[in-house]
Amino acid sequence: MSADARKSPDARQTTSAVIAVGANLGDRQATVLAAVRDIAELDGVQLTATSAFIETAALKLDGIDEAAPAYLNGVVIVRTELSPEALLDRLREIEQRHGRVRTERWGDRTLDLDIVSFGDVQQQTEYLTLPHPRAHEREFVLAPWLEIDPDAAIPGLGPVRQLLEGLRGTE
Ligand code: A4P
Ligand code: MG
Repeated sequence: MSADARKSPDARQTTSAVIAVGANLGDRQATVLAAVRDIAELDGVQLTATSAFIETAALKLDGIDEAAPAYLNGVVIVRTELSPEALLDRLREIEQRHGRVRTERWGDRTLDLDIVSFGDVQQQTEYLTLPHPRAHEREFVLAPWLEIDPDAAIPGLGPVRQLLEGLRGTE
């Protein structure tokens, strides 16, 4: 059992998970608010914190694309009794409900929900990599996360505060 689970006031074993929310098409504000509400309403999931949403330039496979629609990005923290895979399934259903169409990788999207971290799980399977393999290099994930959890850390990589300072120092 992780230290996190021992601290849980809930009798059932729950794990803290961090979810990144992004949208760069359509009514972004309405979509991200609805997505947060949908996450909060999932069975077996309790929303514990929601960051502010920030406007960020679209990152494409070949770098920042100022011509592409900008994103609204934010982070939510939940406690859940679901497995990581079940949580991802539920998140993908929410993406679908908000009209997510998968075309190109890192392409524009009405809604993207990624699991940034799930307790202290470290795994790499075809379906789910934890922690998210790119979250540590993305200011648009780390900054909102740090705002709602000053002690945040990425399993295997260290404190979010330090990772963020490293990113900002190299700009
Ligand atoms: N997958 C594996 N691990 C995870 C995880 N931890 N969380 C798999 C979520 N999904 C995970 O994802 C592709 C596959 O990753 C899924 O089948 C899932 O099983 P996807 O959502 O279908 O496609 P994607 O999001 O385009 O791909 P990818 O590689 O996850 O993209 P990223 O790295 O999430 O980047 N620019 C700004 N400013 N803000 C953004 O939020 N997001 C992206 C997407 C690119 N540029 C951005 C932003
Ligand atoms: Mg994604």
